[in-house]
Amino acid sequence: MMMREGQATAIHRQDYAPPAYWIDTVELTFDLDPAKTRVLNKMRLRRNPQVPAQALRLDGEELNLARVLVNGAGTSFKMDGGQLVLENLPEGDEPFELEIFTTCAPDKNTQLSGLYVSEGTFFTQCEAQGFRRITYFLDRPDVMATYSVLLRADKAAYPVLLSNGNLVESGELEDGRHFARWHDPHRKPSYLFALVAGKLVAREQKIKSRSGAEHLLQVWVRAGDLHKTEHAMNSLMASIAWDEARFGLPLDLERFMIVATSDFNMGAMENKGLNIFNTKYVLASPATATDTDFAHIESVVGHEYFHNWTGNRVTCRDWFQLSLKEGLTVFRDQEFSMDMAGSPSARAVKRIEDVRVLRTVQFPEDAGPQAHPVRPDSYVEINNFYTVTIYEKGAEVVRMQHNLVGREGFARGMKLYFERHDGQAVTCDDFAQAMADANPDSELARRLDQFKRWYSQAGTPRVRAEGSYDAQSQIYTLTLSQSCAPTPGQPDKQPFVIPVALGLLAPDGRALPLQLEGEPEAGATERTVVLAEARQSLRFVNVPEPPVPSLLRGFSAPVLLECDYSDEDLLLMLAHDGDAFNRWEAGQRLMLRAALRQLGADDSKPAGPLLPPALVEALRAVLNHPQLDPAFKDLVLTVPSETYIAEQLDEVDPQRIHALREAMRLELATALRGDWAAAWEAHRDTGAYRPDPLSAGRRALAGTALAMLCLAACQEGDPVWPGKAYQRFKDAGNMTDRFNALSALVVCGHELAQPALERFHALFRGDALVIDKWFALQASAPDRGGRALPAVRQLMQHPDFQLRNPNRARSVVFSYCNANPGGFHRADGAGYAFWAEQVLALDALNPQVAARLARSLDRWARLAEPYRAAARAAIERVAGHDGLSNDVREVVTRALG
Ligand code: 0A1
Ligand code: ZN
Repeated sequence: MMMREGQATAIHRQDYAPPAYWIDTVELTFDLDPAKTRVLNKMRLRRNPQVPAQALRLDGEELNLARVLVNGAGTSFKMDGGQLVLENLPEGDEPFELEIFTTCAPDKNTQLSGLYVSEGTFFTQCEAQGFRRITYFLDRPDVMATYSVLLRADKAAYPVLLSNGNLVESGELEDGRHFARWHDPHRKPSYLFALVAGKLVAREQKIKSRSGAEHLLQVWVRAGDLHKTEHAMNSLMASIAWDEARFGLPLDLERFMIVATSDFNMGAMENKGLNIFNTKYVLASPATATDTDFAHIESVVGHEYFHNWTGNRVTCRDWFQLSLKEGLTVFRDQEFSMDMAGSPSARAVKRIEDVRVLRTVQFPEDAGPQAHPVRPDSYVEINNFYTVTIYEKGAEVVRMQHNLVGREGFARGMKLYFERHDGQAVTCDDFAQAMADANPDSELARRLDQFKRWYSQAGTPRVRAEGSYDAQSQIYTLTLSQSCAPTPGQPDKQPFVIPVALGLLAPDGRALPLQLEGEPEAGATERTVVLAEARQSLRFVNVPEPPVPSLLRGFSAPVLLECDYSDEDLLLMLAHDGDAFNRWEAGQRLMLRAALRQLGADDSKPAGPLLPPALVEALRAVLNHPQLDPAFKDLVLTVPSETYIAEQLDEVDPQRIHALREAMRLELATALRGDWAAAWEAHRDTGAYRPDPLSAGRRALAGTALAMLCLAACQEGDPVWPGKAYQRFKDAGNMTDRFNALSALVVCGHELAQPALERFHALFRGDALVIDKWFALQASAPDRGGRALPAVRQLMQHPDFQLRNPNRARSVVFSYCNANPGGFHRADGAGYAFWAEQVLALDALNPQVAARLARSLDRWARLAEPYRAAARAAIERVAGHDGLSNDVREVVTRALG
């Protein structure tokens, strides 16, 4: 059993106090051994003159302390709640030297925080508070020091020794050991420290930046994986070029390294000069990775690289400011992916995909028991606050600032931010202030205090729009109002500053020039208005016909928009809106409306078709459209997810929603059968594999077409399309096409699915990332009368399954609990009982991963009976368990409210 510290209490943002000591330099010496690694930590410290004299309290966790020396001599110390407390330190402002000698056991570290071993290689993960599991330290982001690191290890077992910064020396030692000495010239907080030691090989690339400086780029992987690193390296080079071109931010290191590990709690980590990545976001070849994998690699490599400025050069004062680096860096990686995608249509596709994530994951978070502001006020376990609110909503908050000051203004704001804060640990307020100060005439500067409510108030605002047209005066009045539901601890909300990008469409779909009352002449056909009051009216003049308002274009603010559109209005937007986002949105609204209509009906069996004929025809027109981008078509023809439908309801019957969505998909499959067949034929061949958005979009549409055709065929017992899918599965020249074909067979439940799955496993046995896909596909496969859960239990008996590897746990357990609503929400509660069992099993190994799984039942209180009672019982079972980690305890306590 793992050791648990006592029950942790909440930490509050308002309690922030600067550290009592500064650490200027750190010299670390590691004698690496999986069972017992020795760590000598020699620091130069000094008292912070701004803080009253007090004891030095160093954080530590699961360390064995051997010795403490102050200026070379032994000293007294005491332990207090895991902290090492030194009271008899030299008086005065002079720096002093502190030496701490500890040992730790990396091979017992299943939490993957601190120093751990994965497949025989040492890795570290220090964000947020892993450094204290390596040595005693002031483990907080506002303490920034210069690090020198000496690594010593057996040379045969650990031929490669890496740490942050530059390699200054390396050589042989006695007994087959060797050493490497690294020095990082940049001051950094402890959470950015990293070391790697093991058998690895690197793809290398030398580049020259604009200033003429030379840099060495390396991507380190296990020997057999080198051929899968080309895309990651290309993505890294593109990221470096992009940050320099778009923001004038150069690479500030001689050497930049990425290392891949198959045991990692998250996606990747931005350690200074030594990024450590989950293999999932590094390794790709056409034969083993899908288009989605390629796109994720580009964006995660970009994300970690962009942190070098937004996170590392300027870091967070405390963890409440996490979104300062994460929201901004997600915004930057989203912009990078859009700029890389190129065409306006490919940009829109990326925007729609990002908004889909926001709405299906972040909106529920913001409406549930774990809702918290982008800058939280308190937490128990910081690792639980790496949330979609901090990341994705945080990025939307940055995007709104971008929209309010414009592209150039935003670049000016970034410049000022770095001029003011380079080398500092700062707050979200500092960022917004720099943006506003660099753009004094902007709406952001005018309303800065009010704008900052986006950082302090949780919850998704609801915007209501009502229009009225007066034919006589040719005036169109648009009234916008806003409200925001209470969230935990925040019963009342003040109005937000909401940028609303809008246009008006004439009944024939033309975009009307916009002229507000009082303006001398008509302007452009799109503009952004700012809703800052609870209710505001806009009067558009010279409007010749009753218009359809196209609101919140490009999803200009993270809000729920309500507008009483008629079906005809939405069909008009779907056919003609000049804003691709709203064109897609119109289709989604129509499908959602059809779903809600049926869910509101007493009878669960629909009398007629679920999708109105006019909608089917409109979707057909999109599918057959000669100009539209295939990726965009694919998004339009995707029925809103079950989670998104559920979010619209006060009481959720997940089985009913599941059955309804499946029925809608089947209708779409059958009604458009000929069109799907044509789409398949037109898009099935994409030539030699390239992961660019255009060819990826063609493959995506072909994949959906094949899935739809199999769905319709299986329903009717027609063997032709499943046969074609099997053929495609066998012959495919890349993983995207192969996996789409396999998935089509599994989803429609055809008997060819089983031989295909077996063949797939045999083909890719030993390739962990591909086997993860194999597991995930089966764990999320349709329930078919209660078969999903037994299938999942059986998968967990498979020799390739192991709970302690986070990717594998995610591929089976998380896929079932989070991506298989029809299989998970069982009336007998067995899905929830399984969830409780797995949360507890995982918690004994890895609390961070367990706490993420614990979030699957966040929205239990909205479930209809019998689901609600069963879910509550399962959460209570977890909550009542002895020895729960703080991570899981915090999640289930909040869930039970
Ligand atoms: N900062 C990383 C994500 C990350 C966060 C926490 C971790 O361990 C608790 C690991 C990685 C990023 O944003 O990419
Ligand atoms: Zn990040």
